[in-house]
Amino acid sequence: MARYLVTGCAGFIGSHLTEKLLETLGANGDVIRGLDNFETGKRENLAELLNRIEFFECDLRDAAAAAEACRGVDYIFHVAARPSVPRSVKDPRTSHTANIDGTFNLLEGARAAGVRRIVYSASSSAYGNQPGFPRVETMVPMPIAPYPVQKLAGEFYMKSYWQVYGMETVCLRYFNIFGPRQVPDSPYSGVMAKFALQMMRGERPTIFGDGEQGRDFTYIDNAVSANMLAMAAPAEKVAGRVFNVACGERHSLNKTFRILAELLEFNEEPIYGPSRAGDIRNSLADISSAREALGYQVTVSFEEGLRRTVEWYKRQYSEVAMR
Ligand code: UD2
Repeated sequence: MARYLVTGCAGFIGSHLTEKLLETLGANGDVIRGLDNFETGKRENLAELLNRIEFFECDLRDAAAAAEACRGVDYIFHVAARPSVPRSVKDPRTSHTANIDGTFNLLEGARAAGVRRIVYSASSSAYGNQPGFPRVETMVPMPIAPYPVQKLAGEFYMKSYWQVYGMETVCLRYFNIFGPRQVPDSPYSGVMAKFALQMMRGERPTIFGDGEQGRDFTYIDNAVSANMLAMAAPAEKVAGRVFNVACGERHSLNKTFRILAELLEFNEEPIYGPSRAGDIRNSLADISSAREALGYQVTVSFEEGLRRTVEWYKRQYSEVAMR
């Protein structure tokens, strides 16, 4: 029997991952533990999970609580973070303590508990405005805003704990993950969720800049599968390494807007506003390292992911749409 800890289990990505773990590992008698401080995670994301996991309501900024949550744990998926580039621009200190201190406290707790492997949710924003495309893991990171700096610091800490203490750590650089449960109604929401809800409400979304910026939008199931593969892969292939997790395609915001509008039968044009501070222009991943070392494959395409996401928001927010 092994015990797995998912940090940030009430969040968008963490809750999907916890669900998958229960489906695939729970049956072997393995125990799934989750922690969240509900700063950005939602209690409703745990509704179906709470009675099937060991749950710790805990903030990783609290070193003692982090250590307590690690006790008895063999494997950790470190998903907890205070996400969003613009949120970190507005309030860098709160993001800093959550993302850097929180990650450090978790690593120290994990070291004391003898945790074997940590799979860390890193961010593609670490590449910043590097001139080359597609992004390859060997490129020198050039983070711009505080959030990517913080997520990158976490990566370096992960690598350090592998090199210095022999803890198997694997970093997954996510490229704009989207899908059901992504918070749609915060000023810091990911663009896909935000636009879907705005269109359902009949509001015209605002595109920051000319809309020709591109992202390697990646459906949530791909990120979950990368996590499972990274946890299962032999240490000699993955420990101390960083992998891009994406689809390997670039989609402009204008095009994404049009597909969403078609799926939601929204007939108005977007509003164009000024570019957002700290934003990068383009993002596109080379996913060959993940393919080779993890056996990673894109299981749900961009288009299919959009369809599934729109269906979910329609079901979830149908009352809103009726208003
Ligand atoms: C970054 C990271 C991503 C993840 C995420 C966490 C990159 C490439 N990716 O995503 O890996 O860590 O942060 O939050 O840096 N936009 C609009 N109108 C809106 C909202 C957004 O035009 O109402 C634009 C925004 O200016 C950007 C694009 O949509 O050009 C995507 O924005 P986002 O906030 O969804 O994600 P992004 O790329 O900052």
